[in-house]
Amino acid sequence: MNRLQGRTALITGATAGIGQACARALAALEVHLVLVGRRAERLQALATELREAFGVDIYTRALDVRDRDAVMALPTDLVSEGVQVDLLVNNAGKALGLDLLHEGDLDDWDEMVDTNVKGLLYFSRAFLPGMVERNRGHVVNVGSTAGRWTYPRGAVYCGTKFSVRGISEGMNMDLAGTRVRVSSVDPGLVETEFSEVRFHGDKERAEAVYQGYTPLTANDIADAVVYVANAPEHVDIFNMVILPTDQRHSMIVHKESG
Ligand code: NDP
Ligand code: 8X3
Repeated sequence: MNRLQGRTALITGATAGIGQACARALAALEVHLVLVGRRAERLQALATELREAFGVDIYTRALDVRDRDAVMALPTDLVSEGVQVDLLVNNAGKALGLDLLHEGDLDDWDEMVDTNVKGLLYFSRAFLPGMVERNRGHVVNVGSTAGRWTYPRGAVYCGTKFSVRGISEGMNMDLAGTRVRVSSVDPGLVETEFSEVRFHGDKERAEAVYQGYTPLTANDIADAVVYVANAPEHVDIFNMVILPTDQRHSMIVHKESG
């Protein structure tokens, strides 16, 4: 049953990977979309594709989730176009580097914390008041198994995802008594542009992350986001952890080569 038809979803990080797959999956259910990311051309191309394929309304906003003023201005900007957001998918995020903590790059740290934690907070602060006022809405935060298990050289990225986990929990508690739901979808290894970003454009090193086993795809995670968002209104799937069958822990991945 499609309970999402005609609703409006805002997806951060819609220019690639999981966010892009969520956009395609939701548009296929006739959900209108607000697509957010920094790469304007990709947003435009996706908007054209989805309008033509599914006839849904698509709004694009090329912005950086770290830009607090731009994020906070977004609800009013969208309302002026007659758009109210029913579903917020806080997906934009990244890992940068795979370093020992005492050798970490401070710029990488700032960007991870500002994007993964503060960006998610800004969007939540911007769009939750409208949801609370309407007593309807859903926030889906894309966390990670990195928010459950830290791994060596990943302390800062994992720390941001532990934060997302804590924020999801607190957000859910603070919305008690409203009909606004909060869910977090926490994937393990998903083959996207994630590792290429992590390794600052080193494609060979990025590809190696996904070799020797079958990683998740962005579509697998989009399916989970749709499942969570499409649950009946009295059902809140608070947390969904999804791993490749070949992965049983951040550090336990069964690879053909051993
Ligand atoms: P991708 O690199 O493929 O996509 C990341 C998206 O985030 C892009 O659309 C990018 O758009 C956007 N983004 C990054 N920085 C910003 C910014 N400052 N402002 C706006 N948008 C931004 O990675 P994934 O799809 O894999 O990652 C999506 C989420 O899933 C992240 O939160 C990640 O931590 C999480 N995750 C990923 C896993 C994986 O193994 N791939 C596993 C578990 C969780 P643009 O560059 O155009 O701004
Ligand atoms: C992404 C999964 O294990 O590469 O969050 O950190 S992992």
